[in-house]
Amino acid sequence: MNISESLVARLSQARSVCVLTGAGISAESGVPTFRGEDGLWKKFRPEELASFDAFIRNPDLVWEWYAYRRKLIHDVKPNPGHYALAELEQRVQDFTLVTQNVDNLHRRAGSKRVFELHGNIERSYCIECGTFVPELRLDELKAAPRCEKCGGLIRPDVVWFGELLPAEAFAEAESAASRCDVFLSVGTSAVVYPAASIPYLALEHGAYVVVVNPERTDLSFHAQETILGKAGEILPMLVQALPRKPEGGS
Ligand code: BV8
Ligand code: ZN
Repeated sequence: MNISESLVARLSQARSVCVLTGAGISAESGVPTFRGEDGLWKKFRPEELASFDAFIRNPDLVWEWYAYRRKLIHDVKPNPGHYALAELEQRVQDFTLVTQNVDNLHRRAGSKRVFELHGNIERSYCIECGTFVPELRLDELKAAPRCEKCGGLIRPDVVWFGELLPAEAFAEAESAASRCDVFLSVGTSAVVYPAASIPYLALEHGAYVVVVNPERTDLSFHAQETILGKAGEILPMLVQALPRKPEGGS
């Protein structure tokens, strides 16, 4: 698999780049995707676990699931795909990383300008008084944790189905997609909205849109390129292919 000259040329001249990632970029770290073979939605029903109603109906069950995912995410490491994006951020003047992932692996790989559209599984807060709970000891979790201040139920700081996305992160994503020269859609099936509308905004604004995924996605029909491969292999090659900027040169 090689990187097209047109992509290398556009990326090396790009003043502004925006990247959207999904579960696929964390697959090589050992984090299950949602719709893949061993995907989470194969084993669990989203409406039973990833909605506020489900949480109120059975907070212990929902917390059991999030505690399982937090432990899993805690024990894995970022992979070369995450590190390549952290490197690309250093090489592009205006770089924005937008993720649907709640696994915090982009930040652990050193990415700075990261906007989490669906929250972060490592944060939790009280649904009554809104207090954020710093470190939640989940390993001996018997029941859904309660707020020390008001006794209210604690929930993970993720966006559940039917819930609005964090306004600031979504606004940053929309404006970055609308001004970027190159847009990369990495490891996402792009079926969950409104996150999946972001690449189309970039298309409408004339960006060069590239899909990085072992499979073609809905977006592939509209994108300028689809690179069929794994993010952990393709992204390091992409960064490697970019001409090095002379030290200190902007
Ligand atoms: C909302 C956090 C306002 C929780 C998540 C318009 C049309 C239709 C439906 C809707 C619509 N607007 C709203 C809806 C409803 C709904 C929705 O989109 N439903 C879908 C299922 C049709 N959206 C919402 O509810 C959103 N809120 O709209 O609020 C509102 C309110 C009321 C009524 C109407 C509107 C909130 C959505 C956020 C839900 N929270 N996560 C948690 O994680 O527990 S979504 C969750 O699933 C992820 O965050 C992610 O977004 C999504 C999974 O998608 P991907 O990340 O793409 O993962 P997937 O497994 O699907 O694909 C992985 C890809 O990687 C594959 O293509 C695979 O080939 C590839 N891959 C595999 N290995 C690799 C790889 N790629 C590269 N390298 C590899 N190695
Ligand atoms: Zn509280």
